[in-house]
Amino acid sequence: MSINYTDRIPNNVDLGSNRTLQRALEHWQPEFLKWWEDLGPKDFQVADVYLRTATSVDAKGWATYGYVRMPEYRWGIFLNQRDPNRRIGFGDNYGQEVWQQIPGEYRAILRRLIVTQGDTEPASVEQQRMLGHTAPSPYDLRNLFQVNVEEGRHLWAMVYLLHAYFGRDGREEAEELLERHSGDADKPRILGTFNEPIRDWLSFFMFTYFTDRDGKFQLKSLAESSFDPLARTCQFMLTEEAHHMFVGDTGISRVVKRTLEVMKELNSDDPQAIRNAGAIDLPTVQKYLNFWFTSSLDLFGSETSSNAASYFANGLKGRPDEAQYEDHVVLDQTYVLELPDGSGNTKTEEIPLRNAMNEVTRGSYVRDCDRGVNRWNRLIEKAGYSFRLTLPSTRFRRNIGNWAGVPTTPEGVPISAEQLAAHLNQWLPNESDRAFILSLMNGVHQQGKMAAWIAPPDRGINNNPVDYEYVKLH
Ligand code: BYC
Repeated sequence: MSINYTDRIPNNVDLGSNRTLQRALEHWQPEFLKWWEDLGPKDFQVADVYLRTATSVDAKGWATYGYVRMPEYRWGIFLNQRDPNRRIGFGDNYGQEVWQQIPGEYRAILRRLIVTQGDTEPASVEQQRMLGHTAPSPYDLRNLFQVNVEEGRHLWAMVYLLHAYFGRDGREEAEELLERHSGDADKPRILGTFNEPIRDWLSFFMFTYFTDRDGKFQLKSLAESSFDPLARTCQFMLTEEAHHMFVGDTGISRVVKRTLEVMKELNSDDPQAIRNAGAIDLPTVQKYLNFWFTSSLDLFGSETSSNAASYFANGLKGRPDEAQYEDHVVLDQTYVLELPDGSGNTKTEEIPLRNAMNEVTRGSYVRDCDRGVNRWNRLIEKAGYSFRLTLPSTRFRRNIGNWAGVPTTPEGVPISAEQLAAHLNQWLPNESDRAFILSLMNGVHQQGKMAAWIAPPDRGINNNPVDYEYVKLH
């Protein structure tokens, strides 16, 4: 299915035949471009960046590469092809026809879900806007911008749904998506993680590994939705999302690889000696991992959620890869949670499985996160060191859900508030860790060069060499 590039807004939804919708989106477009200019990547707007752009949604055409100036990127509206036989895959309406329009009773909650999803996309661009200056290489600079333009497109995807299916309310929500800003004291972004500053590239890699992976799981849940246009939109977004997680995964691998080289050269695993040699010691990598993993765990919502139960019952939001389960209605099953008992111990509670859907999805997410950690650990093991990176417990440093504000060790053992305060310096990046990481962030923009704290990638983009001219600065 090809994309119509002759329209002002590239699309495969036949926008030209719906003049009202087209006009509404054309009205929003300059506001989006103004937002991109004000809060998108700072200072690289006239650079020619080697970017991929979707030209069709089938397997071959969705990634066409070429030099583009970011403000001229063809942000558009692309949905996966419609499957006329698609049926509702879970919940009370299991097996019925999927919806092409929204049933009136679900308008408000579906709008809320789409707005929450949409809000994260521009938020991440805002969080990352200063990183171009400190990119460790032109290859990384290009990857940052690729992620940024695609998050911009994911915003377009949600705004299309708001405009096309929610009338005036949807148009107002679309405007507000450009009015809330990451970290803004008065109008912050909706979800916690998207208000955290990203000032350095170690955080950027952790964010693209852990937080974009929440995106993967949330999009997979929405890709199951009975509201077919939402499902098809998210299915296509997932193809783009894979590269974002690749950036995080390989970014952290390269940091670890470089650190191991330095450890070998020095014949030492002393963190201070490694820092003096300009690399990032593994305990510091662990602290950044602790921070971003735990923040991303909160993005799945509470362990017990009546919201999640009704999303599932109504068919609005399923479980990622719903087809893997045998029972798609889930009326009688239960789930056992381990919760804090309020006096420093834990208790178990059995709840209906529908109310535990956030926890089910969080569990799948944690297992997926673990794969990368195992890969990084294999590098460390092969180099002959005993240090291992680990995912902290899902109880650690939570701000949402039953474990919110409950002090625990990274292993999840409840401790006193005093004990937590005494150890936080060891478990999370402290001021001097952050200052050290920032001290390494000197941008490397010359073709063929790479910062000393990170190893080069194994290969370049689209079969080009690593030292290809990925960004032409003017
Ligand atoms: N921060 O029943 P509960 C991505 C709120 S990332 C602040 O526990 P529910 C991307 C919740 O809204 C994927 N507030 O939660 C990645 C509710 O508020 P109200 C983004 C939070 O509703 C990188 C209250 O707590 N997509 O795409 O079951 C770069 C209690 O709610 C947080 C989505 O999130 C938090 N962390 O589930 C770019 C999908 N967590 O109603 C992009 C859409 C919960 O009491 N969203 N709350 O005011 C959803 O499915 C759900 O809203 C959530 C929460 C999973 C987020």
